[in-house]
Amino acid sequence: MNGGATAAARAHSNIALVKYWGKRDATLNTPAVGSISVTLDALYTDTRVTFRSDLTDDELWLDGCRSDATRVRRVLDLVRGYAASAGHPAGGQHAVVSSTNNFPTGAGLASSASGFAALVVAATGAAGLALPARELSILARHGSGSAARSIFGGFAEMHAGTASDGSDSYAEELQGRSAWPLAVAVAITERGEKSINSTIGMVESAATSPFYPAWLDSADGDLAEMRAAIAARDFTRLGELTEYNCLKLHALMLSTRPALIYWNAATVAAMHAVRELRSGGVPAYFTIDAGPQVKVLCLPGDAEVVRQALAAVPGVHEVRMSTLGPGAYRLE
Ligand code: 2P0
Repeated sequence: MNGGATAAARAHSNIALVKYWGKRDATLNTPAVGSISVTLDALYTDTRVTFRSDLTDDELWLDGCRSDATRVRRVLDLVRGYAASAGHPAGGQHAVVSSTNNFPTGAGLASSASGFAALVVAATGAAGLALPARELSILARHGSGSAARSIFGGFAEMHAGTASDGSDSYAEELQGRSAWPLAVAVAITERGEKSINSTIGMVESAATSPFYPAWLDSADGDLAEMRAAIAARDFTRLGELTEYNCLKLHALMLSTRPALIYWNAATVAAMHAVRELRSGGVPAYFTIDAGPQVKVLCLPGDAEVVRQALAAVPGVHEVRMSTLGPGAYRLE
């Protein structure tokens, strides 16, 4: 039989306001610090997983191209473990995973976050499992740390945890997306894949940057302040802390040997454009991940003026506007 158990899911990308960088345990993929993110409506991954009895290995198709399935296999192995315990045939079968992004892959737009969250929801669905969101988040973490957050919509917090088996290292929703509507502009300054992936970059930062201990020591303070800003819906506090935490991360990256320089000229120009918007009375705040794209948080009423300001920056190819998005869900 070829047509096996199948399911499809959609998960949205997220951007961290307080960022994850560094691992506590590389095998379990537990983070060294907690993080807080917003899920983005406009950027998502659709994934179909089909378990089949005739396959001799897992297959990954990413935007129509056959791709390396190593990280996907790690998550599928865990799902197969659950399925075998539940007596589902998927427990002993390989899978075809077919995934499409509606945005450039691997360019610092968190495709691994939406990708692994969609994979987990589709794979557990295909295997007939109905796991609690916390378990889905832990499974997604094994694929990519930031993916644990994309299981949830709105504002999500990932806990670093302390347990040696990773059981308390998961994300949960802090506040739903309708509780505090915000807008996010994503300025795309480069469409190609970034040069150093995050997994390798964060290991190098931990091993070589003299700033890494300070990064670890200051994380809990930033997380507490961000939780308070979100609870109080204090946009100025949220925005200032987001920029501060982002620039602290990039100071860590720049002080890594060899240096992790993710910015290009347009990235820097966009940062200045955001500061000029603020000087002109528009509350807008940037954040940047392990890539050259600039994400700008603003209030919904300022979205158009922010879009225009970013579109006018030399080197910005495209500005994608987003509101906050939902958690990962089954498409069928
Ligand atoms: C974040 N980033 O919190 C931070 C900010 C990039 C900069 O999480 O090794 O792809 O797969 O767990 O999740 C990117 O790291 O790393 C990331 P792995 P991941 O969004």
